[in-house]
Amino acid sequence: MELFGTTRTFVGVRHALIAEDGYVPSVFPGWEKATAFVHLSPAMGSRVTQMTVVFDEDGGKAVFPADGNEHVFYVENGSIDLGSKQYSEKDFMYVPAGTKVLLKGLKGSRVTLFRKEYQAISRLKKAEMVTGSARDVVGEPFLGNKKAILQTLLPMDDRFDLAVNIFTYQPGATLPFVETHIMEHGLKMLSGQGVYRLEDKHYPVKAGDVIWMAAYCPQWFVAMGDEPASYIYYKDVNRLP
Ligand code: UGY
Ligand code: MN
Repeated sequence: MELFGTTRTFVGVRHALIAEDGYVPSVFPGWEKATAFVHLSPAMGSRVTQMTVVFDEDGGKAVFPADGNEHVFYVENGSIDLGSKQYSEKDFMYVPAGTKVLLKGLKGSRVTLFRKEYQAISRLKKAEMVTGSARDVVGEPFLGNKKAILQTLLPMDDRFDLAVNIFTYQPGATLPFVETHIMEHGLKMLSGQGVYRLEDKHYPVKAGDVIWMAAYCPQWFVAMGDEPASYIYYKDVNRLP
């Protein structure tokens, strides 16, 4: 018998897991033929807003006003126009705060985005627009482990107050220890599966799942199954508490 009235989704005070079966769409002013699934937001205690935007088969548009928020977009599939440029699968774009964004998505394209209030430092110039492709970002073994590869998409530069990274684990590879840190994470599983430890609970996770880890949420991961597990995540960095 099919199970009903159940889900892997859990939303707590210091961490959350949002499974794809619980996604609910939102509609925003000025958007056309584009659906937002807002997974994380300040409404749950998170400092970051994380959403998946899916464009209709015949294309659509999503708009973000010029305000105090910076945005990082990652093209999960399809292609996107931003300004006069086109971006395709695995491309990413950092758009600084104070910039209006008009994203045009073609044919069922899907984008993950992180949106966060930018913390400027008065003596530094504002972070500038950065674009690139995860295909071109060389991965580094994490703490020497060649089976856990970390790609750092954004410049390591004091003007940036966030990092967005992609972590790829071979089956059986793990985070080497249970991390507990001041940085917050918003995370999306891009492929594969494994088990995520969040505080003192262990969750089976797979592609499509979104995770929120508040500051100081103890965290650990092991990749499992037949294929590598990969996730993209944000962390807030470079600012004195
Ligand atoms: O960058 C990080 O803190 C990373 N090691 N955390 C994680 O993957 N949960
Ligand atoms: Mn971490």
